[in-house]
Amino acid sequence: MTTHALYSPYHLGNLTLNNRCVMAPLTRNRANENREPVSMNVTYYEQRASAGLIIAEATQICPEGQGYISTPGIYSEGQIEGWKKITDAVHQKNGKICLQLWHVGRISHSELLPNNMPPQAPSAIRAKAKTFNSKGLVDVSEPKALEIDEIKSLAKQYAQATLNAKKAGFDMIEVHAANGYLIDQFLRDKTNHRDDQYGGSIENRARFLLEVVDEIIKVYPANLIGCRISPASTFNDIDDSDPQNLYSYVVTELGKRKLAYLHIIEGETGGPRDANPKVNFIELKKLFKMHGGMNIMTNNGYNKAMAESAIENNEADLVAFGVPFLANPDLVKRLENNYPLNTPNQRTFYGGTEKGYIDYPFYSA
Ligand code: 8OZ
Repeated sequence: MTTHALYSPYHLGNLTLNNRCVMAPLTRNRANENREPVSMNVTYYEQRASAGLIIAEATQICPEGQGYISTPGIYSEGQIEGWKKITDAVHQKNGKICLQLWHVGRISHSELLPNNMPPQAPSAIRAKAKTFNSKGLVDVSEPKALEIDEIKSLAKQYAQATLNAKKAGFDMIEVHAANGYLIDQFLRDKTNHRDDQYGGSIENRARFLLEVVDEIIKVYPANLIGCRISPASTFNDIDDSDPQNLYSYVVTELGKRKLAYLHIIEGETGGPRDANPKVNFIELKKLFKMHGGMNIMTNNGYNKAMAESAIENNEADLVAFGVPFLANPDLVKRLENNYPLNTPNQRTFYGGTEKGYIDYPFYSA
């Protein structure tokens, strides 16, 4: 029997992945009080090194970009050192690992931010959304609209975070432009009410994302950069009146920059795949590649049959699995061999101890 392409090596940029099963970025809230990775984080990622590519959890590019308790950063020396232990452990196991660069924008609480500042956003519109801080689940704070010089400075901070990620030993970086966080808040017209060059038209709303990518490309190869979008998702109180046209422009421009991959969440993040019939994902994927983009990574509720079929039918080059990887460190082997999967425990997803984090068993007959 020949091995299915999903479980066979694949060239992504100038990297060779052991297979096309990607571990999706998963927020787990287990960094220390300095927002540095700790030893249980090393074990967690090392256990999952048989993924073709691990995309490590969303990681703040700066203190102002934090939105939840105990999420890691990539702006201090201690954080870089903490991440280095993780990338070393994954490489030791012959795996590859990418860092997802994150700024939450308005999805934050002042308690989590420097000097209790208000969260940063394109416009001063408070999200009907929750976050978790030291008091548990709380409403997010009222944000303050960013000034133009602050926006320019943030784009440069993404480039600095990329250099930090490189120093920490990551193989690639992914720009988080999904799920209602800062970049997504600029993209969509429900959250972006600006009347300057960063708001109004689709070109203006996409300007921040493209400036971020262009700043990164100045210091890092495009074929090691991915970008994650969620065109149909309303997670974190986000929406757009014309998503197909907005994202057609976005993926065309990302394609022109010859990025390594476009990572698309199909449907509602962690929810129904057919959430918004106004979005045609096949069309968006085609546009990205037609303009020079290299690979399509697909995500949201994929099982073995769906993933194999997506590869066979050329609907994707790579498939990202979230919750299945959380609960199954050896997911690739289990999928390939039809072994049963462990059951994920929702209660230990966000925060806590080693329980429900590094104690999911490997398969044994
Ligand atoms: C769940 C809880 C907190 C953050 C995302 C980074 O949706 C997240 C996230 C998910 O991209």
